[in-house]
Amino acid sequence: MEKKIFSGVQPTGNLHLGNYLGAIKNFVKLNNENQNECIFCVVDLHAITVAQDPKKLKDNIYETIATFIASGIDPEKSIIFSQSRVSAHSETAWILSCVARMGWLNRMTQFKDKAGKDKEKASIGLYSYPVLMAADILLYDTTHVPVGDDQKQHLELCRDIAQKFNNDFNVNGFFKIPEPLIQKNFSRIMSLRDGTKKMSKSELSDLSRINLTDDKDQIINKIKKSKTDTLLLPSSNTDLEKRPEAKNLISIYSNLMDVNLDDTINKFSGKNFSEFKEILSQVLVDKIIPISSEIKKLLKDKNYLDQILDKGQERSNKIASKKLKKIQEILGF
Ligand code: AQP
Repeated sequence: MEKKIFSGVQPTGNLHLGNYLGAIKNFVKLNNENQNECIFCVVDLHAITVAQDPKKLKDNIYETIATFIASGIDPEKSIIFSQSRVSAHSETAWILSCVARMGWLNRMTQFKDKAGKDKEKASIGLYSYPVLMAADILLYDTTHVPVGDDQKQHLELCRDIAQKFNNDFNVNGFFKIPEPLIQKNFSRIMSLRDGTKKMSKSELSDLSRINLTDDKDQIINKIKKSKTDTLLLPSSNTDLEKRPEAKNLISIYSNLMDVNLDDTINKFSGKNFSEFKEILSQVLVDKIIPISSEIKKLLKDKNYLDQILDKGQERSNKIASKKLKKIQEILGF
């Protein structure tokens, strides 16, 4: 079956190993499967749900596009574009926000995490972000959405919104009900400083994450300084449950090497962390440095990146504006 794939990444800087292993690596795999139609979006409208410096935002949009291409997404085969350039996203988000229910949004845990204690001061955009995400996905008749485990709840909301619209307006099947594509294992990469918190762009400590633009020395240093416990590496999966930092490093290794967790546990069982960290650093350097060098090279060629953005805008706008027109007809506009 042909899959229609849509996913997005926020241009909020510091793209990291979690974004790569949780999402972008999967994008590349899907891009390489012939029968798929893939659309990858730089979700800049999502980025402004928290304050952004306009100059940095522009640089981060280029960096995200460069990261997609450097990781292996082919811009000829897949559509790569920036969300703010296709106005159907904002228009559809408004329409869907009249379909989504407050009670549904009130359950979103990411808003609670991101808004923190002072919810009153959070932007309305941060609260309604999952509705915009639903618009992004539904405009393209998406069948599958590759995301990290942290986005699972937002995708369930998107399915609920699609279903309610189809029911409310008696247009069964108009919005396709998308399936999440979440990797079964190692779907959430955790901070290198705290194995209970996800690796994140906005975490203040740069030591908490491997950035996709880090150089060899930075990668080695971050792995050396990553938090671990004082025990030896575990001999079984059950031992890992109480050792979040060990679990995270072993998961990162397994994900990078495309091997299962048990094989990695067997391979390193009883070894000490310094030995394991050296091997992990080497694997990371081998995988990340080619991407990091390519990102830096692409960022020197803004003309090329502008061409990708222009072409992506044209291709995505064609699909999205057609769907929006049908939505408007259904609503009676
Ligand atoms: N730690 C992670 N492990 C696995 N997947 C992750 N993703 C993000 N962090 C991890 C996945 O990466 C894709 C793009 O994420 P995003 O940029 O749209 O937003 P995010 O999830 O909010 O990313 P961050 O790093 O956590 O940013 P901040 O700090 O700004 O909140 C998504 O598919 C996401 O699941």
